[in-house]
Amino acid sequence: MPLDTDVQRQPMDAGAEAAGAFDAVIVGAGLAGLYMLHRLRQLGLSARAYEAGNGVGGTWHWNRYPGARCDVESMDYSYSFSDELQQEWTWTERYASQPEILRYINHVADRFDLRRDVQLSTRVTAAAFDEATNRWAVQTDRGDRVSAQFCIMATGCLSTAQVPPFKGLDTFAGRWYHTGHWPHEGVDFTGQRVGVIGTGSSAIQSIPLIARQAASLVVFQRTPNFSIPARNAPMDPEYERRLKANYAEYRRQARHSRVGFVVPTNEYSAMAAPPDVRHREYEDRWNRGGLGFTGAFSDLLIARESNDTAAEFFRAKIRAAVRDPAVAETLVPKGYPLGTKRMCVDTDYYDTFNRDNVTLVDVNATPIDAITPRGVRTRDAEHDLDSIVFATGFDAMTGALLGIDIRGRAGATLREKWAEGPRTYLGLAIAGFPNLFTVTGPGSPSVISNMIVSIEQHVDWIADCLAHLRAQGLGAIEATAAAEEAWVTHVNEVGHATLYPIANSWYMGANIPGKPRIFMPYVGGVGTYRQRCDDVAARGYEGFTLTSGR
Ligand code: N01
Repeated sequence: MPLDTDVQRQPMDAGAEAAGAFDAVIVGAGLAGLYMLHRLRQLGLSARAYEAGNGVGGTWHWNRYPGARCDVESMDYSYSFSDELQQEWTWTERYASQPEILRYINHVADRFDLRRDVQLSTRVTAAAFDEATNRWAVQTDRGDRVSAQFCIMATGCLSTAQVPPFKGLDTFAGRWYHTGHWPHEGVDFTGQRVGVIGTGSSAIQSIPLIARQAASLVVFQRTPNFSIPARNAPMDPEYERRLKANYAEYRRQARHSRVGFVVPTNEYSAMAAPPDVRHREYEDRWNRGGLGFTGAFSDLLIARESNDTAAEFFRAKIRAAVRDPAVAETLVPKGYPLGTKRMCVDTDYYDTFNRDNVTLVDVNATPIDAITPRGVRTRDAEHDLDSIVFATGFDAMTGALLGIDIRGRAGATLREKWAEGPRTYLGLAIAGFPNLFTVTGPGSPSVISNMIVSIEQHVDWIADCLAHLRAQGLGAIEATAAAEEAWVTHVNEVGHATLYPIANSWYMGANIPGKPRIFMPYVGGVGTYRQRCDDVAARGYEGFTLTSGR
């Protein structure tokens, strides 16, 4: 796998390095880590952010595959914490491309002078809590040994790329790539025979572009996805002007919405609508494009009968778009409800399968036996390839956290604690791990929401919490086991009241062999969740134990 080898460490602030002691260590310098750093600075706390990549940006630093772009609209998928920033920045398209988002994040890093506290090309490997001092001892792969009162994990939900353990990968004579680890210089597939394994969001974005460049493309599909057209377009200046004139109110609505951006939602069941009305609603949303489709009716993710009407609508669209009926049928998702695996947003995805140079292989019918020196061997054919693209996803939500040796009270490890699945209080804190926070951790809306809205909410909550501790002269905060247990139960109950757990999704850990099957995000709604977190703080950090001393 191509790695980020261009090491560009930045010098540490001399005073801090000498002391090796910070108020807070932040792990990760993506959207979450950078904003956390900004908030800590405002509080007058010293902080060091460690970032494994050789640049800031997290997800947007790593995922540089062809066609990578955000499927939440750019006016929504941007920081709201600074009105000057949101007024001065201009997005060029309805959905921002990866290069544009990365430029934006770099702009933010410069504009708020964040780089001097970010140490790049440095991976945090271990963090251990010292009960005598209420501090974390943090180690990195470059030999740093520092201590911090607070350890804030801004490690991202989809940052641990997974390449399935196919037999023979090391024998492959061509080149291979993972979408989440794409070479910075890009890849030219011109004239090549390319294979793409996987058909999730990353694959669905990259396949149309790879197909246009490559001599031939073979797509290896395990589970077909529901994908809706993006209808991307240049930013409409009038829309931008109107929205910016009213940005504060627009952001307020997003923060209190169900998913972190405003989706016009009909508050009644799909079954309550006559079939022609229902169809028109679906057609309108399909034509508008994007993730707002699931707001068509209130119960699409709750009632199977309602969901089936939307799923059938999608299936008809796929059959109409793909000329070869057998190929169309293979692309039609069956057996799980629409939206219970992350819905995809595409440009020309289904049409790509009408090209002469594109072949679809159903790996359920003909499983991949091995990667060979020549390419991919399935049960009934060998596909000769020059390059293989693994669009096989991530060890989501827990992978990055469990990749670090985190030890809390009495040396207990997070890996042991989460052996049966992640357990948190509010997705923010973990019993037995004082002064450790997880930004958009499991048990919070995170991946079910507009990530940047959830990131800002968590960062603000953590910053306010630290300000409170400082103001009260308190040294440690820790979730109680009882509060954690109650939250885990609640997250489960809410999740299991929906259709989500039916699908074999990465929300459930189902994409990683051996990973516990737990529905990890909180689907109670972004606005409801925010209120809950605010109430916890307002009640003096209910469910936490606060102790004195520094
Ligand atoms: O990963 P995925 P992704 N043999 O896990 C298949 C966000 N995102 O990188 O479904 C064969 O969704 C796997 O099959 P199955 C977004 O939240 C956002 O595409 O497990 N196939 C699946 O088809 C998204 O959901 C954006 O049966 C194997 C694919 O690989 C999340 O990131 C863009 C396999 C993996 O799909 C992850 O998306 C991109 C095996 N052994 C990503 N193992 C935007 O904002 C796995 N697969 C647009």
